[in-house]
Amino acid sequence: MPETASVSHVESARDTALAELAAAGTAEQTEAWRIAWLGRRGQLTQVLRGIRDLSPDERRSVGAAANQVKNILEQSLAQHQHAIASSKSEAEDRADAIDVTLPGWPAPIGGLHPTTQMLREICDAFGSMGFDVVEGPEVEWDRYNFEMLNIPRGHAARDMWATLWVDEPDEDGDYPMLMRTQTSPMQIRTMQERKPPIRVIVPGKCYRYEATDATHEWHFYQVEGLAVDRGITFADLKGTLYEFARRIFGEERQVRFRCDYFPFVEPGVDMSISNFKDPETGKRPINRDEDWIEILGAGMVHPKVLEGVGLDPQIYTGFAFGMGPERIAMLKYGIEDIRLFYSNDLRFLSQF
Ligand code: FA5
Repeated sequence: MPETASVSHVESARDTALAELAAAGTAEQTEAWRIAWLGRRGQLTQVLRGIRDLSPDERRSVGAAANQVKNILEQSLAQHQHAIASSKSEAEDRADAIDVTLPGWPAPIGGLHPTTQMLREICDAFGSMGFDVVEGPEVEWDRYNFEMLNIPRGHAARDMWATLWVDEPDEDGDYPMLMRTQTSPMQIRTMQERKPPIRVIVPGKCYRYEATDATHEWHFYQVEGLAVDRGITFADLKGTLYEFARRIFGEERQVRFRCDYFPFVEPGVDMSISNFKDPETGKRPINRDEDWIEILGAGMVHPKVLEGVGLDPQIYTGFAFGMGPERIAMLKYGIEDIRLFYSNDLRFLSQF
């Protein structure tokens, strides 16, 4: 197109420009077209610049035509750019489209926590011996956690259970509510609700305000057991716990009872499971320099406890025990540190 032009030149330039734009199939070609026609040195720009050299009449008619063509080209450019951009994203969409015929990624499936598995195993073992499973509150009254278990206020034995108290004092300024330190309060609740013969086990969480180490957590589980009837003896307690140990650990593992003191039983014992070195490998089930690991406390229900719930100790006797399922899982699976259970490390948890 010459630098100065007539209206017909401007119009034929418009037709050429539009034809070239229609042929520009990519964003790059469209940009080259923009520079060639509408850029600072573009053909239409040159015409607009040349208008000033025309006679006033020509200036008016050619100027109007050139401005109209400029508008047309700019609008056509915008439409063309939009069309190219959307056809590009359609192509990209096709490339990104999901191929539903490809095999999918397997979704990771969660498993039961090792404590849950152990609790179920323990409940199954006692269930087959005729025990019912019951549950009770984790926030408990002092009355159930201590007083009715023959541990009155000021009793030295309260020190055995470092307690987390709930900050709700009563009108005397005493703190009657606590996080249960043991599942034993469920002995009282059960004997208040049921009449003998009673055979229950109680799985549940306990809390203690104490430092943690490889065998102690500040929050852990216990499984309480209680049997009350006429004529229950210490031999029944031992027989039940031996049978339990045999089912969980097999015939080979040894069991040790020792005298222990709990104010709500008389006599009281604790029970440990052997952690001896294997004669061939020299390894222990739990890699700790201890031959025995304590898993539970137990004993014959104290006559005062029976009286407190309205049962005549001359007629009824009973045994009770409270065991730590994490310790049992540690012995069974060779877990060296109880803190692994609740540190949420999937490398540990996914092994079970
Ligand atoms: C008691 O809590 C008694 N209530 C048990 C009992 C019940 C005795 C019925 C007599 C009759 P003890 O504090 O020893 O006792 O705990 C019992 C078991 O709970 C322990 O043998 C252990 O296996 C587990 N245990 C206790 N403290 C912790 C802790 N901090 N972390 C993990 N497990 C624990």
